[in-house]
Amino acid sequence: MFDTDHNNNIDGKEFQQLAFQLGEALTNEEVTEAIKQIDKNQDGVITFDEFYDWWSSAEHPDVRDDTERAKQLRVLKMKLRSQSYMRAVSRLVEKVNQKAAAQELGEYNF
Ligand SMILES: [Ca+2]
Ligand SMILES: [Ca+2]
Repeated sequence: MFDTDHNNNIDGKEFQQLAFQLGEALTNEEVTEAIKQIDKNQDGVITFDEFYDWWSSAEHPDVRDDTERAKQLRVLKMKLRSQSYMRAVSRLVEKVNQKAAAQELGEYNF
């Protein structure tokens, strides 16, 4: 449900679809902004690791970013942490773990 074309990363279009499924209609501009925040190495796509890092990271209590975009992302994350998405996210975690294990063995071709 995250990576609809199965190329092992989430691009803007896929992120927009995901947000839409969660009831948040994002404009292209908003998607670009959101991806910038999640995409750690700034290559324009979100890998599973980047997504998981974002998903699992706690909001810093001292940082009160109250811009609309920051709020929007917080809402998205909250929804992705809700019960109904746990299964999808655990499948994602499985993939991340498999990848890490494969990398240790030197067998992973990304
Ligand atoms: Ca993809
Ligand atoms: Ca990236």
